[in-house]
Amino acid sequence: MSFPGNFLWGGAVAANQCEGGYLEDGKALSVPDMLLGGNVNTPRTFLPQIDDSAFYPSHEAIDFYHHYKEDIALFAEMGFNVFRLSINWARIFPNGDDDKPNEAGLAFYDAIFDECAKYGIEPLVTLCHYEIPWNIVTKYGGFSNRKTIDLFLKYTETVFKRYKDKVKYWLTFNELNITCREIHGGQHALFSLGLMDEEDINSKERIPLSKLKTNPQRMFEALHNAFVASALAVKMGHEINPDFMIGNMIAHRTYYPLTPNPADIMACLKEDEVGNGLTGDVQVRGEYPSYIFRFFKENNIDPSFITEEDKQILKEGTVDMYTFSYYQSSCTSTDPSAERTQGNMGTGIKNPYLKASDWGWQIDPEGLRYTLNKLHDRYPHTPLMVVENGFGAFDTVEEDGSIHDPYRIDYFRSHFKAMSEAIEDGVPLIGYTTWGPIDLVSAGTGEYAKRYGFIYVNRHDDGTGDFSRSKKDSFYWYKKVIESNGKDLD
Ligand code: BGP
Repeated sequence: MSFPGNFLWGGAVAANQCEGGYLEDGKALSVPDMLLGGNVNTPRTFLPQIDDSAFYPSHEAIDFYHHYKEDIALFAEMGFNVFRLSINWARIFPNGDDDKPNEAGLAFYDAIFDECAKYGIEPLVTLCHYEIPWNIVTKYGGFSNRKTIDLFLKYTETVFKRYKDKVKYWLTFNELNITCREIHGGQHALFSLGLMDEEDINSKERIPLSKLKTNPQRMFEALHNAFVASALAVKMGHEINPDFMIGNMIAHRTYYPLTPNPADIMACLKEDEVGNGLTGDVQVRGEYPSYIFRFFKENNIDPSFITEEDKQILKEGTVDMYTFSYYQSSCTSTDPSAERTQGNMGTGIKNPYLKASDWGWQIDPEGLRYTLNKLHDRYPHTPLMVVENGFGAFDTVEEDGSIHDPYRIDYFRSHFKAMSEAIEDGVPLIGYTTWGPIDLVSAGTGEYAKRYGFIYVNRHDDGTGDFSRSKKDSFYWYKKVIESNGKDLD
């Protein structure tokens, strides 16, 4: 086993999925505050105004807002030396366009970073993890408006300057690339870019996320503006503190051709290029890849939004590290009748060699080694970090309060083996954070029941539970893994 001595081991959360305190201390609404819960068979719904009679999982989430000291102490007990979290933009600039930042919001993150420092834990901070202030959506049209680039940079400058001596590792946007996989669907356009169709904004009815509308032209323009915002943030960060390590964050879906039919192989290449490659290439190489212009043409997208000045910005704002989430792989096929996995948003074409989780996410540890190798090939000079990986499952609390989760341990064990193989292969993997080291609200389904944590949280989809924390078997197992720097996986 071959993890380097300074390897970063930890866990990752997002503000809207754990904090709660949704209107406390000056925070205003952000996109996820408007989302109701669903489950594997029922999509989450969106209502453009708050319905006081409905249950919104993110409003209290797991109440990290009031439990952060206890939670960070538990992370420290497991031996974390890194903790990935996001800053909720709407805590700092509640409406996105306020003149001055909200001091109470800034103080909250100061307190978190100070708590991390007490235990020698490095924060890894995502600037925008599906948390665009709602006012930016309704008043400016999210990132479809270039004014939003300025608003994002004002927020970014504020937090970079405030925390420059407390935070070294930053990520600009979470998983911008998912938007490219659903160019006619509006879910991720809303989550990541704050884009909403006028008709949807004015809806009086709940809209299932899968029915939100967008159009590819507007979506790619907004994505481009987010690329520019990200590049300008990287440049600014390096000016504020040259020691900052600033990364992108890609939702990596690994694709395999379903058959050796060359048509499937080509389809697989194309899906990977658009679904993973475009965002990574722009953010790591600093330019749009040539293959995307044919895709634009075939989808009637006019790329004239890419100006000469923007091209220069993208060149100057390339990231210091490529980070990504990895949960699963899927297949690509030109056969329209190819069987798909049953599940929520992570569905894809079924791989006959793989098992899937209860949410239809196909479990593929070998695919992580493959992905790490491919990414290193593609970006040979860029360090890599896995910043989300984990197993969403139903957990059972025994009568004595214990929680036995061997399925989660098995998932992690096999993925850690795959990472160590990749390191042996020569991949510069610098760190790893599990998704949801503590149970939290699922982004895809809005459930508590889809649990990822080493730490159980007593909170349920019917709104019951006292938010108390307890340790699952996997808690002790991960502690041992970190203590042995990945050697002891038994
Ligand atoms: C990623 C998101 C996370 C997280 C994770 C698991 O795409 O960055 O926010 O939620 O997926 O997904 P889910 O919560 O749907 O199980």
